[in-house]
Amino acid sequence: MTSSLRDVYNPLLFEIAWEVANKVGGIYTVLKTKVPVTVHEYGDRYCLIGPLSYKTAPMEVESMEPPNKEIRETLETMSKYGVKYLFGRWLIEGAPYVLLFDTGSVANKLDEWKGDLWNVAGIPSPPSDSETNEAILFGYLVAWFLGDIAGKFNDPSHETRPAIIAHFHEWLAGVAVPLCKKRRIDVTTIFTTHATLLGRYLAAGSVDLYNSLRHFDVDHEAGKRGIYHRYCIERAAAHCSDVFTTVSHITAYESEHLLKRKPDGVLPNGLNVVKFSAMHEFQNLHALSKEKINDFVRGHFYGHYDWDLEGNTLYFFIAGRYEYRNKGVDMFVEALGRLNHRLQAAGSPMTVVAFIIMPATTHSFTVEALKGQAVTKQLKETVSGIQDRIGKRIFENALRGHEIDINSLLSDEDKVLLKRRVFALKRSSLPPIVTHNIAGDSEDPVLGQLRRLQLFNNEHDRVKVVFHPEFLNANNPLLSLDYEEFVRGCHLGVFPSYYEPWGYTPAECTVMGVPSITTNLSGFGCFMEENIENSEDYGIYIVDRRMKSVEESIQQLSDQMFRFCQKSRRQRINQRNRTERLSDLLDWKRMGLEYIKARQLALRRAYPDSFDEDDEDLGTETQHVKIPKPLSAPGSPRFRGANGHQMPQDEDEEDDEYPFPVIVRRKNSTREEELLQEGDIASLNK
Ligand code: G6P
Ligand code: 1S3
Repeated sequence: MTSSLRDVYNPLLFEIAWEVANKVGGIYTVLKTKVPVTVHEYGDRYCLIGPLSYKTAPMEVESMEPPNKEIRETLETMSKYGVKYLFGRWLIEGAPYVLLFDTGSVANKLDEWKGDLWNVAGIPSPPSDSETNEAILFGYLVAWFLGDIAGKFNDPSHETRPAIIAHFHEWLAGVAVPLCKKRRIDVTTIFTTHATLLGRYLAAGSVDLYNSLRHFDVDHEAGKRGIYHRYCIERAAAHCSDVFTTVSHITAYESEHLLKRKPDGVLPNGLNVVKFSAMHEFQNLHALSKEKINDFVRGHFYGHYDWDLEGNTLYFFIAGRYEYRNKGVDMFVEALGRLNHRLQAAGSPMTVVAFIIMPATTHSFTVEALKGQAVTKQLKETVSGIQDRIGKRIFENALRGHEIDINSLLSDEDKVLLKRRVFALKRSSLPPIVTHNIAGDSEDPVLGQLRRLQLFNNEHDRVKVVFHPEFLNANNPLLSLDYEEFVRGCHLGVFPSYYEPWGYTPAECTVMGVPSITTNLSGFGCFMEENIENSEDYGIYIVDRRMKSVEESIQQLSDQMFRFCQKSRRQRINQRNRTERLSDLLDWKRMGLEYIKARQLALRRAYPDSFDEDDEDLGTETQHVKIPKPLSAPGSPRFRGANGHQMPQDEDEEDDEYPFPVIVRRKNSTREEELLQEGDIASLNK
């Protein structure tokens, strides 16, 4: 790195990740939702770099000539060596520049680069791990690109000499970090890990991860699991970056012990919060989406549909990647079994339909699940035809001044038709607990647990279960809703994760005004605990999985769900209002400030002399104020009821006022921060 001065006030920013314009998991959501605030700050000085997938790129990116001369020239040079790429605008809000590299176009370089990686960084790479091979090709392309670009801007003849920030996410994009360091490329680097490889593996096993963190022999553990080479990439990226960060304090603690570097900061994940102009629009959307779920439920439970869907049914759900233990499905199902017994014992009028939306390998929908929707649809069409015919008959008779004979309104043909339809609704089996034929059904952990707990959708069960082992899609013939619509229609998201560096699922629920259950082992849960005095009042229930035994945690979860079932409709509506008001807390306009701090730190570490003397360091000193309890929240549900039936007391008038005028009061503010503090967040932090 040269010591000459850089323009640190107008730096270029490259953000590099495997999930740029390439939807795999949570990092795609991080990048995509963060783009508007980053573009607001950096404009055309911002470009994301990712891998080129010919299948999805045309839907994600509009190609164009790179407007920047240096980028254009660098890419022209690379293409002379056979590198294929796509440069364009990512078709999302903010429309940032993206550069996607085709790793396949340089596959012939793999062996040479693997050898080099071993020589310069001591990182081994076995031949058969195709994901690592891709990561190496991608890393070398990125390092090549950054090296060339940095050389051009660093040329003394260049009129401006902007500092360059390269921000890498996750180990798959991490290979370029040690390369930047070894090659002394004139950029400042940030590496953000969204989980640790070893942590995820260890958590999925049977170890007590958090109590054993400091005692693991990390190399040995990584080797035992066949991920030593991947672990080396992750660890090298963490150690070679100028600034190392992660997404939550819990993952920072994990990184410190498993990657052996304490992160410089925590960059929590935000969301791009879209506010409706009508304040309670999200409540109307809940009612509309719920009606669609009702339709599915009528079909799925045909023949056994004997409960009150309108007033006394609650929809709970868990969703995400199918990581049985890490995502806490095991705990959810166990607690559902207990909830079932408690609702029965209490003689509760409530029925809970619990959805498990997690993709597994499946062959097809089950015939029984398809049949349910088909027979219900037929019945609906038949009834609507009969309605028309009855309407016509009444109209004709009334027009002629005839008496209306109620008994003759239904024709004999219609009676027969109706009987046939009702006959088709008879079934000898129970409504299925799973909608698809799962490959290896007998080994599936969720099905095994449901069977063990005998959650079979019996008539007497107050908890019904629907395992939908495929992500949702509006074109799905069974549950025809997009994920967002589905979440809006539900009453409670349940995410009792054991390993969850952040956890977007409860965060997404929150901004849609849907209460959720999370844990104090998830980044999101800890964040909420830190920021809200009594989060349950705001519809954020936190299961203690850190200090309690597994048994106690399951009991706590089932208590929380039981308490939720005791709420009246009015209480649920009030709680949804409060939940939705937490959205600003999760908005990138606020969360993005931590990214700004990380970039400032990276610039100061790499180019300390380039800052004006009177320019203060970014203030990290903050006065932390928790969001207080809402005014109308009772301490705990109270009961009444003459017939011995327990009912929670209605809460007071709905509290419409925004409950937290100040979240974090900042003492210092820099130019970069000021730039971002336009709009809502400005008033929040004044
Ligand atoms: C929203 C709608 C109300 C509806 C309520 C149902 O608040 O605006 O019209 O009554 O949802 O709430 P529930 O919790 O029973 O689904
Ligand atoms: C990771 O994805 P995951 O579901 O494998 O990154 C996400 C984005 O930072 C995070 O929300 C999640 O907890 C991590 O686990």
